[in-house]
Amino acid sequence: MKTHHGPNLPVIFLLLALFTLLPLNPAAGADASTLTYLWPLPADFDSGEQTLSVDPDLALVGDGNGGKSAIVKDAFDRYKGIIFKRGGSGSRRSLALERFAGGRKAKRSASYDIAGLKIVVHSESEELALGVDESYKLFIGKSDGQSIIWEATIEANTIYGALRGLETFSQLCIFDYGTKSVQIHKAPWFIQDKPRFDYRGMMIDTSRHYLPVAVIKQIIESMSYAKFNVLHWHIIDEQSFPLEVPSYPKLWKGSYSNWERYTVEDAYEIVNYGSGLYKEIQQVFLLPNLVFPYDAGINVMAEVDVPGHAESWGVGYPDLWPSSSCREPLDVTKNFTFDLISGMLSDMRKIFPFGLFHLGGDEVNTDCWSSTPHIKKWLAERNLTTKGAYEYFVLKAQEIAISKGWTPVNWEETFNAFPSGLNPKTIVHNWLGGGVCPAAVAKGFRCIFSNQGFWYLDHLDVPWEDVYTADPVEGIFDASKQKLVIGGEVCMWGETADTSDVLQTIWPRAAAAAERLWSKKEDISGNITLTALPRLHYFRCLLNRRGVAAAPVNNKYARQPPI
Ligand code: CP6
Repeated sequence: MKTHHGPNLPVIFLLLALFTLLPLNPAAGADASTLTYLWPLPADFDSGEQTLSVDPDLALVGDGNGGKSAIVKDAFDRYKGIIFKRGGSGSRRSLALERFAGGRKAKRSASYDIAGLKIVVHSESEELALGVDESYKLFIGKSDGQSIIWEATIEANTIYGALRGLETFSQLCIFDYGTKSVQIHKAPWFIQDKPRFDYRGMMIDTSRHYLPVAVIKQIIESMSYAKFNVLHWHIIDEQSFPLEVPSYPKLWKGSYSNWERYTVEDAYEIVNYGSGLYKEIQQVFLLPNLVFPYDAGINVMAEVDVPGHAESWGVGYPDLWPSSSCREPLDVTKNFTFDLISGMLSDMRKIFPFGLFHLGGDEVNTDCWSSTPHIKKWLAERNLTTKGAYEYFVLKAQEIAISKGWTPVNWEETFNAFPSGLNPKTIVHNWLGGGVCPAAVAKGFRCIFSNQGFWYLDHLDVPWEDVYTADPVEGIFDASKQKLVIGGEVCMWGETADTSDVLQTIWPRAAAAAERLWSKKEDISGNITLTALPRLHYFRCLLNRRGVAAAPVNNKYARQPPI
């Protein structure tokens, strides 16, 4: 790193000390040569034995859309901040220190193995739809055998592949205290990576406890570190209605307080933090002050859970309740109910550009329908059972969502109650322990896996091993049917977690699901105590280093469960 003008005794002593200490450092034991500290594990990779230094003034060398895209440039700058946060020799801070220590005019004496990162992106399209190509190749090596110059290149078809590649690159960059510089170990690297599943989701619930926008943004940021790509926002439920709906301005009277609300602008900010569509949205709504160009390649899927879980709607519009004493599910008999849902979804369509929209449909207790006189009468006139009315409601809500250009997602009870009634476009969302996906894909529906025994993060007694070994295609043996399982989602229900502990309840166990959703099944089976646990410990520390309050892995539980 430095130009030496003679024997440098301190450096020699330091090296001797390091060699003596090496066997004591667990990360430098036998594992270090065999384990790759990447999370999630890439689909294919090969590495060598050399250590390279990385220039703190690392340059972005763009090619194709990698040279044009503002999203790629922003992401590169962001990752540079992450990689060099500790400062290296040559960073502004260490130059100042050198000046201070040496009393001489410091000059850049360092020369680094990796001076630039080339990012090649083939496609001009920046659309972030479900199934967008997220594959990438990461090469850190010498382009030809003769060359003495190292190069680092990310090559991807889309900018979203490039973002995933940048995350992997950042995980290879390790701060070295001896040289105070960033190094890449085990070069050369040849990585070819792509996700196993298109849909890799995390759900948050802002109805049971309000989560400030800043916390949701931190969740989005942390999701990108584990290559999640969908934030499922369970915005509203029976306890509170925190969202502003311009067409029905009394709805958010059902919020907990004036502060515990999301304005339309707040919702944009969240969506744009995930997927950077801020430019289009600004044009639609002419909101010049809204610039939050983050873009983590994460789509936000909103949920409006009907007809159950909707009691809070009636605080502003009591006509939605069957009666003032029996308040759930929403009144199925009134045109007003469906006019309101339609107006609400029209407003939301402008905020949530993602192609999927979640309509809930879970845990519908129809007692209020059968006990309220005007609803009882309505059912009798139509010769409908309460189950028939439930189907009628769900299908009407699906039609509204489809008419606005969305693909509907519904919790599995809708499929369990009327498997042949659902619109064929429906994506069935599993949560019950029985596991609905085998039955749903047998009927030709697409499915999302969230089995509560494994992927409900509010279940604090589920250890990381159970999260890790649950597989979305369990029980499905036909390859063409397995393809209908678009992925899975961890659910962070909000009854027992709020701003004070939501991130440490999510992490590190969500990371176990993230690897299940990204990496090849055969690569993450076997003795997971040897192949996954050390890397999970490492990834949890990486989250901490990046400011994310991930809990320790070896606690078994994120927090102690209630007794
Ligand atoms: N809220 C809503 C919930 C749950 C569901 N839907 C839930 C049910 C059981 C458990 C955890 C969460 N709190 N709207 C089920 C999809 Cl154990």
